[in-house]
Amino acid sequence: MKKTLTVEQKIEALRSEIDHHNRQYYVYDDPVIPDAEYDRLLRELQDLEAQHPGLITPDSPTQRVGDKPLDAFDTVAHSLPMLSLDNAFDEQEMADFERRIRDRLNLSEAEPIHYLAEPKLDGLALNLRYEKGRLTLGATRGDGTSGENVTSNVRTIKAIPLKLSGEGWPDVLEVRGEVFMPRKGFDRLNQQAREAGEKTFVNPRNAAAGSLRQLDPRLTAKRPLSFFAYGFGQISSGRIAARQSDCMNRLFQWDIPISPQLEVVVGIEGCLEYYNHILRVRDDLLYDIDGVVFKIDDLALQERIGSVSRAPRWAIAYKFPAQEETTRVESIEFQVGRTGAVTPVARLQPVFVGGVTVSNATLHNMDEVARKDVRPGDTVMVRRAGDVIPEVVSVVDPNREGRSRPVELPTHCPVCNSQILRPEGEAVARCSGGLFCGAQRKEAIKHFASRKALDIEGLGDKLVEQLVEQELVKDPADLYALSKEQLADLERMADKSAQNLLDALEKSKITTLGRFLYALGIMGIGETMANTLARSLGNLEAIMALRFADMVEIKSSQAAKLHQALHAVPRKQHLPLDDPDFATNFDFKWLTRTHMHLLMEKFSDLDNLMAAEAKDIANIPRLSIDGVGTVLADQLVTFFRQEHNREVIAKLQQAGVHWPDASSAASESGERPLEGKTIVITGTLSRPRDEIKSDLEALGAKITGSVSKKTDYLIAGEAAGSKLAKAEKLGVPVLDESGLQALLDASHQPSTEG
Ligand code: I6G
Repeated sequence: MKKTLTVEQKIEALRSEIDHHNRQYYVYDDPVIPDAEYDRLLRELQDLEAQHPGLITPDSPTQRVGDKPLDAFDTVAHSLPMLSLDNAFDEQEMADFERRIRDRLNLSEAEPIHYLAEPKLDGLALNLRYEKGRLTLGATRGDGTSGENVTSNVRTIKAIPLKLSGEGWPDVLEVRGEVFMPRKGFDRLNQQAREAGEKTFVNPRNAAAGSLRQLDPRLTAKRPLSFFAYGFGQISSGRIAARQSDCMNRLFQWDIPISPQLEVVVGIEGCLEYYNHILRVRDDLLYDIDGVVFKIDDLALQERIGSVSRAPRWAIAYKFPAQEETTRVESIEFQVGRTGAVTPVARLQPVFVGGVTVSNATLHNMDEVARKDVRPGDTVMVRRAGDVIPEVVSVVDPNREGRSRPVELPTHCPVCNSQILRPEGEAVARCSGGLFCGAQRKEAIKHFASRKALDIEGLGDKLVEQLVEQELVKDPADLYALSKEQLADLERMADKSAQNLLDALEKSKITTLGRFLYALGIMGIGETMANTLARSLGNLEAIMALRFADMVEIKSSQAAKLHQALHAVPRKQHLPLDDPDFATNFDFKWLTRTHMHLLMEKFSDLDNLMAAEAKDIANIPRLSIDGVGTVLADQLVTFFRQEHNREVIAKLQQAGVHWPDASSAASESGERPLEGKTIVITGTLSRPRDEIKSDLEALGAKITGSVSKKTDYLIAGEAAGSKLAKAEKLGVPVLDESGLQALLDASHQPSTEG
């Protein structure tokens, strides 16, 4: 017969179960139950405690939400000093360490020394005091003699037990260890800060220190802090075991977290092997470490050898090469990647970091440059972790005399001088000279030859790379000037394959306008949009002549407000019309960069704009092409206005590339094979969602935001959430990336009827 539990027993059982799950989750990152199940347990405990308030104890897991904010932390004296560690930076210094031990202890070379080895966490030291098994104090190291009383905050850290489990613990037990923030939690915290427009933390260590030293414990409670013990302060009963390793095991039995990497090693060889092993797995650990610590395992030997005032003689931290260093930014330059992404890069005074000398560090994109406000001349913190490319983490010392302007995105590509475009709302800026830009040459030609573009059979990636590297081809038009001899000279190219390629090139000269447009690799113009443009405008000349005024709208009401705002302040308070910041002086959300291009196109300068009436500022676009918004309009007009792009197009036409009457191509014939289909897109896909949306819309599909019985397909990328679950429940067909491609391909098949 099942015994019924008393309320007290039920509460106790729930507490111990929740404590166990807290440890699994916060210490070992290995939850064994789903979050919802954990929440259910916690709620059950909360309900029981609400019904029996007399049974609430301070060590209940429900009490970890954080007390009221403090005005300041009290200072507490440590019962035994909190020491630091001596460091070693190379094998010689490790050998010296062991030599000193042997000398002091009079040990011969034949007597092995056992060490307890563990990674050195990059966090901050904490002293925990348990009295009769209950947590009574949490204090920072401070100056080693006294620290800050951060008990209210420590109580919110779920990795730290509020009461000890098991038995045999001394009446007074002080445990020392490191509070840290696991990398995953750190990334999540910074992501949230970024989304809220708040300052981010430079590294997990700073985040842990900032979180532990919060005056409001309710904030600390929300921070993903964890803890591993590494040693001891006062112990009322004296030693709890004869070896450091056994002491640590006893802590583990009482539910105090210890490092899973603890290992006893023998002699200096064992230490070096352990060091190299941890160095290799460093980037796979869930938290940052900055070295490994070795301690003589035998406590009697530890006692014999003793401590100097600052550090024990029986322990040493063998440090890893630092992953962060400070240095000076000499300049900020812009690099163009093979797909045209323009990336700001800091040129640095060379600095040794993460085991290599670093003289360049990425700044990712202009949002990052603005957020960190890095400028030439600044002293910055550079980080290089593992194989990751070095990055500028933050400005340490902004030395700004005479350099008060923030870094700006260049208007033109440093490689090919084409215009740089940064689509509204996107972090990445791109060079618009895809056809022509040296940095993008290989990718542009591969794209031009690809199956959905001019479909040049036999012109594979390796061959394109050879042609570009040997400077036989600079732009796609050069392909058509290649001779059989030039091709036959290439690696792994027999006469026969050279002839086959020439035949394929000849064959590719007959194409469709849609394919040709797609082959140009214009940013944002996928296969379907290229076909839509071909169908809507009918010929290349019309597409090349597109103006902003044809596609971009300024409503009468918007024009009237802009007119009013322009005349509300004196003329000289406005920036020039072509200044990138012109629009930011007005509070109009609709006034995008593309609208500014339209105003430039219509009025060319501020004087003309100021002289215009509101009705002249308004613009009703001549064309309305499905899927062409302000971003695409900008990309199209910018591409075709650049002389070098027009030259490549002319060269291609001179080489004989042409397309018969557009209406003969099935995909350009105006058929809308997805007419009447309702499609929902969710999750992360390899192309921007807007691009997929416009591809599908051009084929007649209607794109909606939520899944219902009426939905014909759900396109689900990675991390698709509730929409996927709903589609599965309703039996709506779900297409992944390849399913989507199949749908697009099938919709482009030439119709065989009539
Ligand atoms: O700061 C420390 C980090 C790690 C330590 C330490 C440690 O052991 C793994 N051990 C001692 C004895 C001290 N500081 C003083």
